[in-house]
Amino acid sequence: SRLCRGRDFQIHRVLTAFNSAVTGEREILLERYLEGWDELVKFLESLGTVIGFISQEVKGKLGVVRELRRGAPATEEEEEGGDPYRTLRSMMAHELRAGLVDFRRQSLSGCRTLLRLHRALHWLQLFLRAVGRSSAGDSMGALCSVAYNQALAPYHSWLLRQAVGVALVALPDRAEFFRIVCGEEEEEEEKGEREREGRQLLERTVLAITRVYNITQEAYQANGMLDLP
Ligand code: 1PW
Repeated sequence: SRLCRGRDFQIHRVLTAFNSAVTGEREILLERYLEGWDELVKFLESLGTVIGFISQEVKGKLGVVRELRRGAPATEEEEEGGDPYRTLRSMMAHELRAGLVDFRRQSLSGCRTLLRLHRALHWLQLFLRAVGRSSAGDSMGALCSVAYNQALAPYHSWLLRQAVGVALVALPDRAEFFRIVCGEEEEEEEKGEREREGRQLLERTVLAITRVYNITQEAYQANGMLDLP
């Protein structure tokens, strides 16, 4: 039922994780980044079972990065900084040095895996921004597919695009979305207040995601890694 679905998801956790993912030196802390995604996965799961394959895929990618993190002992030159997977830039430097990044064919690197998450984050960023600016009656599926076509579809095969298209038809309506984002309202008169609060929180979350997205994009660009297979 609606009461059970999405009860776990707390948008303020997304906000906190992505805000604290950025350091004063504009580094991205991978631990925080992955935590932000953990919470976004709960959000995806609260949207229904049809998009289950989407959250499964994201969980898989999060698992790959965490696995690489666990398995990577710091080399001597990295010793001082400790964990080579502490930040996005240290991961990039480490994997380049270790020859783990293949620019021509698919390889199992944190860089190519996180790039997929990064592109998906763009989708979420555009979608959540559109939800925040939407008005009553707007179709969430339509907003979501506009964002998908802009951010992620260019990287997907025709077959996958069809599957995503089908999944988006089953998205909950706008009222349900705001319930998921803002929590249940007990009293009818609290509804307007809840939506205002929800919009504000959504707006701040989108800003936090955008900042992380932009810094990540710069790092991939600087390393010529935006097209990693
Ligand atoms: C409802 C809100 C939508 C925002 C969701 C953001 C998550 C998007 C994930 C889409 C995944 C679709 C299925 C998997 C596709 C993979 O082939 C693809 N992965 C991604 C994340 O695009 C590419 O990964 P690969 O095959 O190169 O390892």
